[in-house]
Amino acid sequence: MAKTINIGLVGYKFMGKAHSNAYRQVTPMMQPDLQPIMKCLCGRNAEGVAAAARQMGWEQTVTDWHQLVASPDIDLVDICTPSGPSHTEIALEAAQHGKHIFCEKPLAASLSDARAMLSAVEQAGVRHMVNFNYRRCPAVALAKKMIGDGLLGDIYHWRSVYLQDWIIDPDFPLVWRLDKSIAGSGPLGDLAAHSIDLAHFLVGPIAKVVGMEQTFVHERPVASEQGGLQATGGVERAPVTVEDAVAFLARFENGVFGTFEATRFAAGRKNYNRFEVNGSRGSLCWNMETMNELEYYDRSNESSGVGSLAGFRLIQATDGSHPYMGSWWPPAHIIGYEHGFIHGVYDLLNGIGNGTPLAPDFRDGARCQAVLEAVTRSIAQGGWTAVEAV
Ligand code: SOE
Repeated sequence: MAKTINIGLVGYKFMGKAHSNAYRQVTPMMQPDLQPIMKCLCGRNAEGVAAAARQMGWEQTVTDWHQLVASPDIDLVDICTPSGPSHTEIALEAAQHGKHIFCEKPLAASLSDARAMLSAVEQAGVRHMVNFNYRRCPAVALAKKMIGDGLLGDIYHWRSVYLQDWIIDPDFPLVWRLDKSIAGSGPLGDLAAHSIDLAHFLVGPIAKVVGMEQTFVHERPVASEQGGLQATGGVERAPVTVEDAVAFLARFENGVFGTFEATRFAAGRKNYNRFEVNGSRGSLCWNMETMNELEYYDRSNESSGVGSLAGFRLIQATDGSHPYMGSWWPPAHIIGYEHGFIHGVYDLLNGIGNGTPLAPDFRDGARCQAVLEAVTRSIAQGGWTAVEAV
């Protein structure tokens, strides 16, 4: 019988639901070294959290996260609150109580908060991981292996866009993601943070950046109800305090030439998280909207007896030989968004269970934060800005 670990989860809306589903599915489908026990769900609204706990299968609920992180029944605190200051507050106190921590992205609202979180978990000697879920899509994990095996040769370019359109209507309400005091930033921390993490994972650390941002809609109706990416608003309006779009150029430490763009105003693009990597031997291309496919161009096909047979080939990253896919279905019986979370929880539980490294950990989360902060500084001051070392 696998050993167990008691989970306490803070937050029960979009991310809380995705993590709850991951804890439910991971044992039957993937058999991790530690079996998660869904011990306690925390949310401020007693009725809402009780209903979510019944629906998702949590044993208990509390409305005060201080109580959750202090509970002797809890081994791991999972933070699914809005990104920003709440991640830091909860993580610092959870570390003091000796809990392992799994935290949604981006790790914090500022680099200094991210550093404080990193030193708290290191001092407490607890295990820590940030949920950058797209690393765990099999096609992305396969891209990592291909780059590691040298199939792209020397890397020249990283090119990423993360495009959505869910706030393009100027009357869409002012949800927490548009409030700097809660979210920390707009698409920079919400979307580009994912691209930065993928770039660090696949290509290497970013050394310096130069950015620009724009806000298209400056005032919106205040949200009366919100959850996930949906909301209703009233007549009262208030200012938007984050950017609507951001872009930056990046020079990587290894000389790679990088570009990043993130926006919530790209009509028709719903979750268009796409990257392309170009190297001396070929290219790779991935897009979350078709997440099971990896496009691969191999330059060695450019010359053959019958002329060039080169062209982008579409790899269905759903074969049992591909990362994580041994636990799922036959080839091309595709998987979805929620599997990135299930795979993340699987790696987390194995890492804690057998003592192997967790990635991305809080240091990786802080490195991502250092890039976010350098972009913000570059926009405020103008010009290229070095990314601080973490
Ligand atoms: C909304 O923009 C959102 O749900 C982000 O918060 C997530 O991090 C991203 O994966 C999908 O879009």
